[in-house]
Amino acid sequence: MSLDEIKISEAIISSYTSKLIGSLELDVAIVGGGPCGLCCSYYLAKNHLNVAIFERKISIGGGMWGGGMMFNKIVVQKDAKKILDEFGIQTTIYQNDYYIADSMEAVSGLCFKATKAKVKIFNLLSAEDVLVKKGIVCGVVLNWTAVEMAGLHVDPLTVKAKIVVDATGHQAEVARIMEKKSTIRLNTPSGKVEGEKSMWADVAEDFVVKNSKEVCPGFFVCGMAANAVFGGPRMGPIFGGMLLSAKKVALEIIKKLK
Ligand code: 48H
Repeated sequence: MSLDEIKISEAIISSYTSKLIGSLELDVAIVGGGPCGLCCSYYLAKNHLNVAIFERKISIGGGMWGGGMMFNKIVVQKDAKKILDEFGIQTTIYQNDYYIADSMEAVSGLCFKATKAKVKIFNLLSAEDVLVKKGIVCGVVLNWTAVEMAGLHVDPLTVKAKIVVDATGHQAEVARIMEKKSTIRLNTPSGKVEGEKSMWADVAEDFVVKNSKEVCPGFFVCGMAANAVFGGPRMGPIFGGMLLSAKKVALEIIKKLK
């Protein structure tokens, strides 16, 4: 059988289009495919919710690939090790509460389980705005990252979602958009994004779990974005808080939607 280039093109265009059309009305839209977005998406999809991740870059994994200063290992605590176990990601004990995982295995393991649970991952797409109606966040406005990078004037497309999750990391990009464009007050002391503080791992790891939550109707933050929104410190290359915050938010969303 000879291969037909047009069939190859048609297969890609039609299957991608049907994945995109199946994502126009979501239960949960997650912006950012870092460790937090990936982990959160898995628990949601495992509970039969229609979930998509929109990731700006070509690769998912965010800041996890680089470990600490490009030493591609990550540290997690005992509680979070249980989450890695659930994903089938190997860990070795370093000392007491410190476990080590390989960042390559960690990212690919999170992604593998998420996609197997039927999370739809769209890379190369950036959230440039949110859909807000009557004080409720109800969708995400998307454009190709290439359009953003080229500075082209191309109008975006929109997906609807019962819940939008900001898992965009340090920049808390979706929350920043809300702050700038929407009249909704965030559930923070100032009503706005408080801004991330300097390193303090111990405090930061508790802070991220505590503050990963709904910040205004229909809109949750998790992972590093939660510390930026609520004014918590950073923690460096320990990823337990990211995973625990992701699972916490997923369970809260499941409870809210069911
Ligand atoms: C689409 C977007 C947009 C957008 C950003 O940075 P991340 O890895 O975030 P988390 O919270 O999953 O994990 C944080 C962790 O990696 C980290 O940085 C830690 C622990 N730091 C501690 C310290 O002290 O430094 O992933 C966020 C993802 C990235 O892949 C971005 O490309 C993506 O979100 N993203 N995607 N539309 N507008 N903004």
